[in-house]
Amino acid sequence: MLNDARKDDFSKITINKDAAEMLRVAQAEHIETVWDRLEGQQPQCGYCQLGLSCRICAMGPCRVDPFGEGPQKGVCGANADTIVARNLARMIAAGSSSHSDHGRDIMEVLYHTGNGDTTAYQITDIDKLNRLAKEYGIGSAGKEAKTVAKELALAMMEEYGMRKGHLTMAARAPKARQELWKKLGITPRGIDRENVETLHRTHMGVDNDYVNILLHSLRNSLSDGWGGSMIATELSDVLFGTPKPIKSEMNLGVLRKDEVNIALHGHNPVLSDVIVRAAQNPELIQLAKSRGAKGINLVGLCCTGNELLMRRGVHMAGNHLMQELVIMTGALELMVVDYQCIMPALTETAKCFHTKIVSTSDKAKFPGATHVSFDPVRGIEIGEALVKMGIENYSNRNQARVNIPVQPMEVMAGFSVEAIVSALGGTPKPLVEAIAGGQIRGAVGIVGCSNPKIKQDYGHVTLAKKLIENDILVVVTGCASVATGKAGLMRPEAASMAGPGLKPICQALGIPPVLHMGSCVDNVRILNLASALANYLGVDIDKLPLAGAAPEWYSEKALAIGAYVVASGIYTVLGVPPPVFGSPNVVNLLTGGLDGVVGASFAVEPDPEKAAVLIRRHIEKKREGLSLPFIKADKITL
Ligand code: BF8
Ligand code: SF4
Repeated sequence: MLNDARKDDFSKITINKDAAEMLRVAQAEHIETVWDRLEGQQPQCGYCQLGLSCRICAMGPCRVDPFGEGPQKGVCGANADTIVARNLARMIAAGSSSHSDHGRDIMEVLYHTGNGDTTAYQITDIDKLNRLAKEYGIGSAGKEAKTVAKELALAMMEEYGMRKGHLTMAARAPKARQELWKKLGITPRGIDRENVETLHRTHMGVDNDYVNILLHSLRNSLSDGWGGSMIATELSDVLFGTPKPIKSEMNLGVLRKDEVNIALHGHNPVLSDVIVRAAQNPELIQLAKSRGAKGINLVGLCCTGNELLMRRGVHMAGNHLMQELVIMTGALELMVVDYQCIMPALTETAKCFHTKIVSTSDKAKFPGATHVSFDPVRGIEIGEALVKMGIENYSNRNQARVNIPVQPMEVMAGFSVEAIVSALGGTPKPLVEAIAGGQIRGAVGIVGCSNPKIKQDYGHVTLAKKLIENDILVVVTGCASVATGKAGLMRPEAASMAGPGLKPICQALGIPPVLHMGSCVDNVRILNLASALANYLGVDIDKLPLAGAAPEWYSEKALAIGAYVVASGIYTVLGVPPPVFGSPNVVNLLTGGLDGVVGASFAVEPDPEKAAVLIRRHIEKKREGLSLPFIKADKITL
């Protein structure tokens, strides 16, 4: 349990009332949480924090002494630079693989839908399907949508393992960027190829040059950003619809005391989308009523939640660190999980309540959970069976233990690139003009996770507030979006918190100053928006007044995103230090050297107020480069 210093003062752990109240429950009932386990791990290994430990082969494990007194080389002779670069490259490959394998699953569902193997899914956005088909050189004239879908899925499958050429959608980047990638030899090729090549290069005795390893790592991340993740997002739009502005609610207040509550957690919308439809089945609603509930209430968690919120308006219970706490409301009948960011601890937490945990992906089993293997061909049948399981568990709820601690916060989400451009009247011109005129200084993507090492949501919310006050438009994805949504920054009324330039623009358009662009794979929407702006202006992305930030990241996926964002020309500030500080050479490359290579680099700044200053300075520098009116850095009011 939390130590005495933290006990009863949950404001040190979270900025949210719902989390604080659930932490109080955990404390009172001796239920372990992620924060307890973090405390139990202290002190964490200093070698690992610096990236200086290696367990790649059985001559090791090895470590390099950061103080220069102990060994400076592993048994094989690898030095700090090689070891740190290899470790980082493997993290980026794991993150890229996670997103891209998610993309593969969506692509296979598109194939099955096109092939007529399943009736659970339809082609919802036919225009997007046809646009994508054209991009891939597939004609759609006179063809049924299903035929086009099947041909497109097959062409995309080919790209995963392709041995020659480059990814089709990398051609969306500005010409200058594509030329730069070519010159550097990092144009992304097949997604599986780049990931496998990273594992090969980082085997003992292959690539020992830290610069060469990290250049390939950028290429690997680009295969995710302009490949696997982009396929995941685009095909999810084709199947489930391209998001449009939509109202919804966030925080634990979205649970209902008198309804069957089912949480959908993970990342892939394929199963959760059929569950949304199953929950609307009148027979199942009737069944819930016959069990004494008023209805069936679906809520989202993490990125599955973001997918459903963006397209269906499904209410969002919380981000990453809320997954255990939602169970402690005592009001959750069922948590259906797919994959990624699902804590193995959940099954233990659930034992303290009546909540059932159901795993659904054969790639992600959880000891202690019920496993229902999801097969998209039987999508509807499985979706209905799961909803029924939730309903049957309602009678096991102890209403006396139910504690739904807050009222929900309203949010407006659904800002795909298409929705943003449509809100602007069908062209990026008004946004470009507002940036050129200085009403909007620039735009920043705040992305990534929650990490128990950082006060929950403090980094995201503080940074977002500081940026909008400074007339910087904020776009968000993943857990950052849930943090800012819970804090009220996704209500159109939050425009009043923006600076004098951004505020009237948001008010005129009726949009919030923080725009929810989706789940973590949907960071590619930010790439597409940046490309659209750069192409409109006829410049490369690195010339634009843009930045990225991941103030509370924890996941390898966040590192992959950071790498492809930087490799695409966008400066990115990390709030949690990555394990690279054991090699000054690697640090110098990532935080400065890359500027001369890809026109952008990383910074590490745990304090979100200082991160805001770094970002504002960067944006003014880029404005100056484009000869846009600028305010000197010393006049910045933060
Ligand atoms: O993909 S932001 S904690 S939930 S990794 Fe995970 Fe991080 Fe949340 Fe979504 Ni993304
Ligand atoms: Fe040690 Fe080299 Fe093996 Fe790594 S690869 S564990 S540094 S011997």
